[in-house]
Amino acid sequence: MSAAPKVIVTRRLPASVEAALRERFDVELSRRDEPTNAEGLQRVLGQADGLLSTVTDRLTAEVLAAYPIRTRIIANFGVGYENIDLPAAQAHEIVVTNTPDVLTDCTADLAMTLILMTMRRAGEGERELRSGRWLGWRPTHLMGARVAGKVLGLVGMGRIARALARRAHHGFGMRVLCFDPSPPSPVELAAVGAEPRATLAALLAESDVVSLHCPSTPATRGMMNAARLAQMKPGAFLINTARGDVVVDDAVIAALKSGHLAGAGLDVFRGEPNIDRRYLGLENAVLLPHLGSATRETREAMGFRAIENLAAFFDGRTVPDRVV
Ligand code: 8YV
Repeated sequence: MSAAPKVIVTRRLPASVEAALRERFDVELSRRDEPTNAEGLQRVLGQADGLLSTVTDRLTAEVLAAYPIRTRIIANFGVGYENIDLPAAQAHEIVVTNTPDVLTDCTADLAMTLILMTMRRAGEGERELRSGRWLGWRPTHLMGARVAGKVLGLVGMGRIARALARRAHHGFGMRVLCFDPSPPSPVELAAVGAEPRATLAALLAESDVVSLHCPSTPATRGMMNAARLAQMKPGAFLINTARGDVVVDDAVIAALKSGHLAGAGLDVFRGEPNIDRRYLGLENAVLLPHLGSATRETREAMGFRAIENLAAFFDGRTVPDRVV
């Protein structure tokens, strides 16, 4: 029998996932649990047959130009994979995989959490209470916006957006619109209670809450700029559980300050974890530290999904979640 493939893991993973990796591979686990810099990643690419990476590993074309490269598969832990330069991976004949499906429900739950927290001013309320500023119940205290009956506009209509549509429409009585250049079938849309709109501008103009569910690509980076925000209804809410660079921070901050946006619920940021500090002073922003998929069940399932991709590759089977 040939030796087990060498797999290097860049971050700490749930214990059950690390145990399964130890059983299956000659594995080097992360002890420091810190992002690996370009030099560290190049070392790993020279030593590992398989790399289990995360969103914090920037596998750019320069990093992937390392020589010699031993790595034949990068199993990214996450559904998003914009941290990896796919053409460069392809040029070096490295297979790239992601972990879709298993994080859909939990990420949709977190988007719904942000909608509720933002519209109902839950962050403001918690800060007030914890700081001893609560004066007691009164009819005009921290009045937010009613959720039921409002229009939710989904930008991108993939798995997570559809799961959010189902929750928002069937659970919270919202009317749901969506815009996606390649929309799901009318049957799929009807099942989750969503109506398509032909353009992003039309969606933005009609929505009380806009929630972003597109990947970070050259086409979507900076998409929610000042002009797009101006197309939103005055007093609307913006929710981002996708990627921070889909919005232009200057524009979002200006709109939150002017009140054109009544609130924003943000789980993802450009340059995480060094976010634009101006957000910290804005009472009408709910800010979470990239928690979309952060449940024990989902993080375990993501780990096992990455293991299955690695195992299939090294066994010579069809790799289930191959991106390239
Ligand atoms: C992960 C995510 O926490 O899957 C994604 O794309 O944003 C999150 O679920 C993160 O990417 C882990 O690498």
